[in-house]
Amino acid sequence: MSENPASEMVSVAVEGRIATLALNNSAKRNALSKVLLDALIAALDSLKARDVRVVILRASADAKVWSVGHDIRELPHGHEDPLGYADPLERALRAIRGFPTPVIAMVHGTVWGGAVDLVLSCDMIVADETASFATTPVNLGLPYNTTGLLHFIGRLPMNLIKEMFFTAMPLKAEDAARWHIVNHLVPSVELESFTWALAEGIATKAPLAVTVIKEQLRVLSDYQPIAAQVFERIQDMRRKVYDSADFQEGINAFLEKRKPEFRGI
Ligand code: LCV
Repeated sequence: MSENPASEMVSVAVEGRIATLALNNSAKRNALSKVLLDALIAALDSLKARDVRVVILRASADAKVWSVGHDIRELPHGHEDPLGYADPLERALRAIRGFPTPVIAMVHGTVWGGAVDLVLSCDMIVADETASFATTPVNLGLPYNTTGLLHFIGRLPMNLIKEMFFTAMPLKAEDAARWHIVNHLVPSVELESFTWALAEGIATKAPLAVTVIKEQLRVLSDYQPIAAQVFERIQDMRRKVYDSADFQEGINAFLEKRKPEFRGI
């Protein structure tokens, strides 16, 4: 199965005041490449000019994997922050978090790495029993970014965040529901109808009030003050990690389809 052209990477459908964006590159398991993410951001931008009250973000119906996360082939091979402010994934996260209407992630299939951040950046998550969520930077030796970690803090218990990041083990759907990571866990046969009904309910509400409440909640949760010197110390620690031989090994092991041997250097 060959990769889809850029124009087909993200499909857009608008029905009434509800838009559905579908990640549409199953051949590459919806790897969050620059091309796919630019298409996602462009799709969101195009919706701003329309009377859309809710967006549903999904993978195409045939996808067993919702998304494998960041396209590892596009990660910088050291000497550059792999999750810098201008990184396509970071731009897409900001586009969703700053989008004027609620974005509901509808999850059928497994979610990996930065795609977990993408799903968590949506305003609500409806998943079915096939869903799982794996945060994977330690599989690559990648120093996750501070903004990204903030998306988990205040949302999940710290001990769960640590277990997810330190083990990289997929969190099963029922555990994601137990920890309230997902708003609703429904049988896969009901996933579309349930998500659609949730969206329809929101679409009847006052859009100006919904938009301002979403933006207030974003700024209250995203803008946590941090001392400049502390931030610089963390950035210096992260630089040592993304400049490390281990990070290189993590990427090479993935590309060579073998297990990595991390030596702590
Ligand atoms: C590019 C891929 C990928 C991929 N990139 O199918 O959060 S962080 O910090 O870690 C951040 C940096 C991040 O998000 O990193 C990515 C983390 N993602 C993962 O670790 C998931 C890696 N993928 C897998 O474990 C498997 O692909 C799963 C189990 C998800 C699905 O397995 P399945 O057997 O269904 P394949 O592995 O055969 O993958 C199908 C094609 O997609 C590519 C993979 O290289 C293969 O391409 P080729 O047919 O050209 O070999 N692919 C998979 N993941 N993250 N490309």
